[in-house]
Amino acid sequence: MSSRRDFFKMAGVAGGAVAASAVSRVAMAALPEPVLQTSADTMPPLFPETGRPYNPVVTLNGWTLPWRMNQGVKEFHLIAEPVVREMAPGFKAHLWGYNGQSPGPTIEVVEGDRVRIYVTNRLPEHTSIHWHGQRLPNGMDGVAGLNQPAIPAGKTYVYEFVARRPGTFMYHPHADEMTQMAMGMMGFWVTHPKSKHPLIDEVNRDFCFLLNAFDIDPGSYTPKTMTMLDFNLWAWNSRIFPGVDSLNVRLNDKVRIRVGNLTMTNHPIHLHGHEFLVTGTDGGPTPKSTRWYEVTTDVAVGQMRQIEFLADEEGDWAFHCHKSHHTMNAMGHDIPNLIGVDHRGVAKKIKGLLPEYMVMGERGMADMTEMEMPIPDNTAPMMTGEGPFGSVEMGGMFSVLKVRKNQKHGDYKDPGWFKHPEGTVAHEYTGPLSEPARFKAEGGQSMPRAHKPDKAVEVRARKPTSHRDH
Ligand SMILES: [Cu+2]
Repeated sequence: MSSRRDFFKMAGVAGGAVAASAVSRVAMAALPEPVLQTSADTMPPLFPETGRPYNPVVTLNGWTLPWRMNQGVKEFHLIAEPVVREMAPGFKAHLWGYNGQSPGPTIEVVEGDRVRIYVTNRLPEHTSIHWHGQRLPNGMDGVAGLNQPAIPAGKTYVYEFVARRPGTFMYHPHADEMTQMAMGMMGFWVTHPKSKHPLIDEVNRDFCFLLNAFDIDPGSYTPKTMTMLDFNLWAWNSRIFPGVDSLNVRLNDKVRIRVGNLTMTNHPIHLHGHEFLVTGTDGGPTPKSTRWYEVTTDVAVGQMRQIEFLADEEGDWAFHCHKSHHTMNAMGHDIPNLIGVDHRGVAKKIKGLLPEYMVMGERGMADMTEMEMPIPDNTAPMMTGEGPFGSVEMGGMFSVLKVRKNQKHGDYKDPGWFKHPEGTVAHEYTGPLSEPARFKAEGGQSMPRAHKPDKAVEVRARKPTSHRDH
């Protein structure tokens, strides 16, 4: 749909940013001009103008790296560098990435392509790139110290190999890996099949994104890189909800979504309203006999999964990681559970001393989205996202699949909220209510307790009344 020139215009791409102090201009002229991205928006697909044709992917809050054909070789130029990534509106992080963003640009090639990738290191320390999942000569595999010397700060290295098998891949450093991945260095790679493939269906929309995680204290900008498990920002392509763009498709589109996991835990990725097949893994397309319909697929650490489905239900469908902590933004984990605790008396006393004091969590955590709590600058709210019916109360790894009858072919723009047909939205019941009949027995009697407690345990729960008591 859009020409390459349109792409550059829409992408806000600052072309020709060749300003390496350590790399001379003359030397750089022999390299493909590095293309930098200044926006965190989802860019339209980059249709190939040179090389073999293919149906491009759309990277969620990302973009595809343009290339240059040089005597039959597809040449790319990656710049490893510090970047400022807007992770959500109002929240920017100081990360490391490639070509202006974290994650780096998606690289798209075709099975059988000869690929040459220049990697210029503008980080303060050495790096390397491992082409996760690829068949390639051992010396191109990118493990610093094992397959190659690390790329020193200020130097440019060249990788060259043939994209031998079609599928879904990733790239990331294999030098000071813990630090560099915790800082956001990673990217997606798609190798398209060169011709009709018996196990790779043609689809109308093909999305991809990486799962990544950061530990950034509220009010600060730079991730803590030593964290192993207790990350506080669970991201899709270094974006957290409500910063994650929606996936906008036309009714009855065949949709493929490719996901790669470069966090340190697994993520059960769950789609509402549709059933999907897992059509590909790290090893390539799955045999048809191994595919079954499901609505959640677990993506383990270091794995890739591609799911496919027919988008045949109109509406705004939630699409998220099913670990509920992963759909929250930065919060303290040491908050006690106060659900049902009556602390009105205490609160009143404290309010006398601190007029702005609010009790958190007495009725669940939902109040916390409504409270106008002061939060530090440069901090995303813990759970938020204004939907058509109020707060979605989500953060982190959450997005929306928008299926629309009138979404045009090739149009990825957000169509706005779904207009539900009359009478199809859950609504309040206002008729008479009868008291619930409760089961009278005292629990299982097949094995009576030997010693009964002297006093029956009393549980008092505060239940909501028709009026909110604040
Ligand atoms: Cu998760």
